[in-house]
Amino acid sequence: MKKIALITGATSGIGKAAAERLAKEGYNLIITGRRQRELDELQTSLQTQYGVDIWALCFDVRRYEDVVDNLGSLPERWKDVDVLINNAGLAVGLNPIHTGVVDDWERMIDTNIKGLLYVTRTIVPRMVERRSGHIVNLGSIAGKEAYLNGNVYCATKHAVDALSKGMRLDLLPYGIKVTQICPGAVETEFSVIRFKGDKNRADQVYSGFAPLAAEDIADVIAFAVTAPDHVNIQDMLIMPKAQASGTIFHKE
Ligand code: NDP
Ligand code: 8X3
Repeated sequence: MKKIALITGATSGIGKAAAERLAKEGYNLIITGRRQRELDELQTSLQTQYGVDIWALCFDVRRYEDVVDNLGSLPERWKDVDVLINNAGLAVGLNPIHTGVVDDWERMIDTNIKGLLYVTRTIVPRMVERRSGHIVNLGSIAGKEAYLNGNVYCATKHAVDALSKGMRLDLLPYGIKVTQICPGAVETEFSVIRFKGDKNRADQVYSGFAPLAAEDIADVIAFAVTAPDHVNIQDMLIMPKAQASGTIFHKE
């Protein structure tokens, strides 16, 4: 029987690349995000290309009731998720703390911490019942160090780091693996969203060096989730060759 992976934030970037990679590995997928059209296109393309089953759910991870309603609406044969990939997340703004925009802070905290918790709380009880499952959390280099003006985004990713460790401890008796994947700079929609649509500013982030592609991270996710059952990749930090820390780059 094919395994089931649920990927939050599959409409673009790392989540979309992970969906493509895991479909290629033969997983049936539950893909989620807020953009129905992107979900529909991905569903059709993966089903056609790889012959796997795809279930698409359009909801906002920040709304607990919507998370519960949508995941609760899954037909019985989709309810036992083998791999949960908590990927949906974002940075908004890059301001020093004293000029931070409170609404930006709320969006990051609500998505990156609370959204991840809501989805986890809804999916994991059945993993516990089955004494089997794998959670993959998208952390970041920003969860390993703080960088200038990154304050709240870095705090949310430090929270993901702590939650990954906490989940691993709590779920150990139930045979559930927890992996944290921490990328450096990956060229996706991430910076366009951080800079609120300013494409030029976003492009500058990735100029003068070769950033990671979403597919590079998808490969790492696939490596972690297809490891033998007794092997858990706990934590991986993946950087472009030209990046030494959150903000130190060697640019040509
Ligand atoms: P993208 O902006 O390309 O993708 C983000 C995904 O998250 C989209 O599919 C988006 O879907 C989804 N999402 C955002 N907010 C919500 C929400 N409220 N409810 C549901 N889905 C949501 O960025 P990346 O692929 O780069 O980011 C993926 C993860 O990787 C994030 O957690 C990010 O913090 C992390 N990361 C990214 C790095 C980078 O350099 N790019 C580096 C390190 C970590 P939709 O808009 O349809 O809702
Ligand atoms: C995204 C990468 O360096 O902008 O988490 O924090 S960074």
